[in-house]
Amino acid sequence: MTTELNQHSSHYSLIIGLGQTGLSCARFLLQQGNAVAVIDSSNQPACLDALQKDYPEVVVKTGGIPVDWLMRADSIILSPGVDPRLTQIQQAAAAGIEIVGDIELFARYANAPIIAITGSNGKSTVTTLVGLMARMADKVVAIGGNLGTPALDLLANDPAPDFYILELSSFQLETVESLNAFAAVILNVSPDHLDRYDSVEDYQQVKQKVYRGNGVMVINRDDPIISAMAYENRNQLGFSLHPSQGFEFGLLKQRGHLWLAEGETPLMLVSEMKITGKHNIANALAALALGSVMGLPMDVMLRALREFKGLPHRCRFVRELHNVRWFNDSKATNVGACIAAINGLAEQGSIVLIAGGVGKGQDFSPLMPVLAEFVSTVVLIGQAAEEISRHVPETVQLHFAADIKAAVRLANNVATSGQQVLLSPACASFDQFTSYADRGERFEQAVRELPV
Ligand code: UMA
Ligand code: ADP
Repeated sequence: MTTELNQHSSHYSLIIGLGQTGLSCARFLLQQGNAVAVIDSSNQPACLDALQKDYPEVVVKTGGIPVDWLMRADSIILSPGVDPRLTQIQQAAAAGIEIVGDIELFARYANAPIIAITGSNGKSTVTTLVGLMARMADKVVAIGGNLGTPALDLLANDPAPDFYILELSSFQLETVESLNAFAAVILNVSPDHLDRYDSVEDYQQVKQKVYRGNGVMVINRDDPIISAMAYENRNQLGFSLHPSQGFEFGLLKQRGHLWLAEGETPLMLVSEMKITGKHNIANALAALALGSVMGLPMDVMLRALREFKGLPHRCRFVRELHNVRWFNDSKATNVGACIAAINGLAEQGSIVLIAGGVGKGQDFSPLMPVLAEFVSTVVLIGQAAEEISRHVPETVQLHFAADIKAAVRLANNVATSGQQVLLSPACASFDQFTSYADRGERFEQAVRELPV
């Protein structure tokens, strides 16, 4: 489908990608009085109908990304899912055409302090937790980005909120220059999206952009790569799963109990939190660090930590059947997340793991030690099944299943009393599902359908 470009002014911003981000960019730029055109390689982009309903005048081309459309644009706005290494985009960049993304536009126009949260894993959990803490402290916050509402739609809030709380993906950070967050964090860095980056170092450098500007850097002191990013001349606040000093957040052990702590001051028993696993303790400490930079009262933050039940599809308990507990961790779309989930559940019993999907160019070998230690059986689905199977230790039983329903039935057959069955795929979902949420819902449904 193409509406005519020539009838339009030769001055336009070209939005590439008509998903949620593309639609939010169009809405924003039109409100700013800019002429826009939108282009998408798919014939039926998800937000085409919505765009045409609200803005029938906007020029749209679907089914391809012709380079001449890019070369005639004043500026190009890339959706996060569009790889900037595409030849057409490289050509436009070489011709000096400005290429930005929605977060760069957001950063230029934001009229309240930004709390920016990135990392390979835990972004949505920490973003939601900081949002909850702030709201419980009666702050007005606008929460979005990679999670939920696209960032530019948050600018429609009038009056401006006290804070914008943004989950940022590496894709969104790629084109960021002007971001100057009030507080920013990289929660952790483990390999992900290696189908999009030439190396792990490239991926890390993109993540590092979240620390641009002169706001407070919240630093994971346990991660040597992130710790090395902390500039001495910048305000910084650390968190760690070890004892910490001063006003930094850490863990203390007292009389056999683990406490979340600020320096040497115990704050709250870890066991009071509903979210579990070491990775979630790290998430809680990161949220405390961000919240304290925001000036939120400690008692309110701790109350939020006691209340927060975690998000769907993140290590969520589904059902207990014949003394086997089933967990949905469909959001574990990379190896690091899967390892965190296994480590988090390991204390409660051995694990039957369901994994597999789209491998995204990952190295699955780091799974081997945790599989050997905590997992009795692995059931593999999806495109990467064969590849993952090469990293399953010989001591672990291995099965292949055609789909999630078959995987659940197989896991049910092999799991014994006291075990846990965990869906934590270490892969993206797009080979067999529309999203990680679709995968998680279909898993939960199959689990609920198991006969008693
Ligand atoms: N498209 C092209 N050409 C391409 C690639 C894509 O035209 O080469 C088109 C597609 O045909 C499609 C549109 O671009 O019509 C989709 O754009 P998009 O992939 O950027 O998706 P959006 O709907 O805009 O959603 C994006 C984020 N998606 C991705 O980064 C892949 C959403 O994060 C985010 O919630 C949303 O913006 C609002 O900010 C999702 C995600 O999977 C949850 N993120 C990744 C992750 O968390 O690992 C990074
Ligand atoms: P993201 O938004 O970065 O994908 P989520 O909060 O949605 O992160 O969690 C996704 C998955 O990553 C969870 O299901 C869990 O297995 C794992 N995870 C969460 N927090 C961490 C962390 N701090 N470190 C490692 N893995 C984590």
